[in-house]
Amino acid sequence: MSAGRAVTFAHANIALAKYWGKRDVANNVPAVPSLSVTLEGMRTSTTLELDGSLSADTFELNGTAAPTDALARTVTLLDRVRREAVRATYARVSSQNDFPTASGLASSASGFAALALAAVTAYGLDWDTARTSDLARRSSASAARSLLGGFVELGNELPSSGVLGAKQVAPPDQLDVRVLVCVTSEGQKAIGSTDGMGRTATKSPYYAAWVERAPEMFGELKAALLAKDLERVGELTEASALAMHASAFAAGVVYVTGATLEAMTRVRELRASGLAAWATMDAGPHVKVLVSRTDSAAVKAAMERVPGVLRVLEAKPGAGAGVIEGGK
Ligand code: 2P0
Repeated sequence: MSAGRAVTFAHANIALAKYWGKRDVANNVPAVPSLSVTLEGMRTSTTLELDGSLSADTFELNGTAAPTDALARTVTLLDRVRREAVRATYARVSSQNDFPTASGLASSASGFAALALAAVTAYGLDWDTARTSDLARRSSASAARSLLGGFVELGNELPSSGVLGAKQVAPPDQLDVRVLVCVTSEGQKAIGSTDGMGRTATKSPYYAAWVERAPEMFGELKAALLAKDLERVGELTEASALAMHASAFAAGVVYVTGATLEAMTRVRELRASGLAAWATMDAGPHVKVLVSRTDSAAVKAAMERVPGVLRVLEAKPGAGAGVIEGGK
């Protein structure tokens, strides 16, 4: 029996070993494996109700009707679930992000993770986390990782089962770290990730080198994480981001700004002065700093003084997605 209604949550995640590029565009299979940390406190909450009186799905985001492209991506996910559940009823979806929308943290990861879990629950599918994560991956690959807590990996090959979900590598307390999100601009329109990856794959002379090297960096980072070697995790985190951005840069896909470079430079200076801090950047101009818990306050204070850094949010490793209402 279907619950018919579900309330779920999921948190944002930051990739330490980056995903950039697609092996299989139609099935949204990444070209390289990735490893992320799920962040506590940066949360999307989603309510999904089946309603037999609806003639189409509806999607409200932060209290207003979602943009057309976000609605279309939501409908695509719901259509997949309806086919599996053999149930045609449309749904009313409402999502809220509790982190500032202009925080520079992409909400698509937590958003699609919370949506996938809500849809599976409300349509009454008895799926495990791997299958729900696979569903989220098909909408946005980084979302697959937000189903799980702590340190999480996502592979780059579709198994014969057809299910490629993310897996937890280590619990949240594996490393005593914080992530400082250094916001460098408000609402700047960057090149979307999917578009940026596509342009990098077709235009960058360095894309092949990225695809060859990234799996090695992923493997080295995973080993360092399992060994609780923060120094090595940090080095590889920064190296992965620089390699990803170098490959994109050569295709004219430029996410960094002057403020990004100022912030990255400051992180290097802080590290040279003995603080445990490493920078990483995603498909936008903001800088996220992986920092040891003990150095977090000092690094945060320093980053707040960097010209072009508007504010700094602090997050710690957190839990995976969960069902608040509607589960078994
Ligand atoms: C990541 N990013 O590993 C990388 C690093 C951004 C830079 O995953 O095309 O929104 O929807 O699968 O997941 C952002 O890309 O891309 C992303 P699609 P997604 O976190």
